[in-house]
Amino acid sequence: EKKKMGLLVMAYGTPTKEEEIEPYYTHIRHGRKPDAEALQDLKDRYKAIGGVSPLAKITDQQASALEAQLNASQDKYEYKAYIGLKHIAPFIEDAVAEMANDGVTEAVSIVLAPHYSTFSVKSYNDRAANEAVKHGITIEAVESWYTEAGFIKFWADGVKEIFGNMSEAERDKAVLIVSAHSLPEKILQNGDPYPDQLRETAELLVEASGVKHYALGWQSEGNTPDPWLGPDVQDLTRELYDKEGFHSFVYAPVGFVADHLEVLFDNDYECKVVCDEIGANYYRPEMPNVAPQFIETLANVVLKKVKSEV
Ligand code: FEC
Repeated sequence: EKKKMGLLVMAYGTPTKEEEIEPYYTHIRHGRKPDAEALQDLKDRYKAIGGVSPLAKITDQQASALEAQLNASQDKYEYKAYIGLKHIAPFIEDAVAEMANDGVTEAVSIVLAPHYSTFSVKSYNDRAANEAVKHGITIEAVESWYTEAGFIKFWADGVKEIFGNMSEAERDKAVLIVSAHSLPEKILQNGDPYPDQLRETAELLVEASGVKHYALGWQSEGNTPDPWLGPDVQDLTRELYDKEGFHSFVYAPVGFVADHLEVLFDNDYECKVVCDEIGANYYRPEMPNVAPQFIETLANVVLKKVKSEV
């Protein structure tokens, strides 16, 4: 009889129908309802990507694939996946309570985002830990996995394919923009590692893909008065075009792992609009989603975490 191991898979979450957009947005805004204009703007963005985001389905698929991969890779534990979302049900707390219901006492958690920040991964992990204490569950939490070889290779393969299909002339005037979700600049006051982790990802990716020109950017910044980490990928695109004459832009939104609003709209629509305006070519490699290489990478990260703590 194998020992049961809870596998808490945490992700951002997305509305699955239009009526859920307002409560979701309100949750993101820490309980403050968005005004009518902001709400309509968000509804319009979901409409532009087909009504709802594919994220909910992809998160489910990633969690099941990860569970299956873990159970196929070892015999000591029977892993059981529980999805816990940040901004919509099933919330992180619901997932932990469900583990308790199922008699799980030991678990490992992973956030489906590669870089650590106090605003992102830490807040997921703190919520899981607070709920776990109530149920006497021990959770070993993966904090980041942005340097994993399989993760870098996944992106490098996609980037190499795009650059490889360009003529030499196009390649000379092509630049890779490596990005993650922006966060308020105030995270820097406490030495948050997030910007350094994105820089390291970019360096590893550039080394693995052999591209000549690259730049770091931030995207999808929130609609708040705070200053956010920049440069924003759209401004960066214009600047690289104006100052350095790049003519092809390859976007690698490595801070995300799935097709969702922040990629399908913020990259594939908004960045594309800028590229169209300046007459440049727009490219974006596929997101990891459930690519077997990506799922194996996540499984290795989990296995390392569980072993090191045993
Ligand atoms: O539905 C979908 O397909 C997209 C889901 C989605 C992902 C995502 C990832 C991250 N966010 C992060 C931080 C912030 C901060 C604010 C913020 C705002 C939004 C809004 C929507 C939204 N986020 Fe998000 N984010 C996704 C969706 N995010 C919708 C609200 C409208 C807007 O501002 O565009 C600002 C909160 C505030 O107003 O105070 C901060 C970070 C990530 C990447 C890490 C992770 O996945 O957890 C960081 C996916």
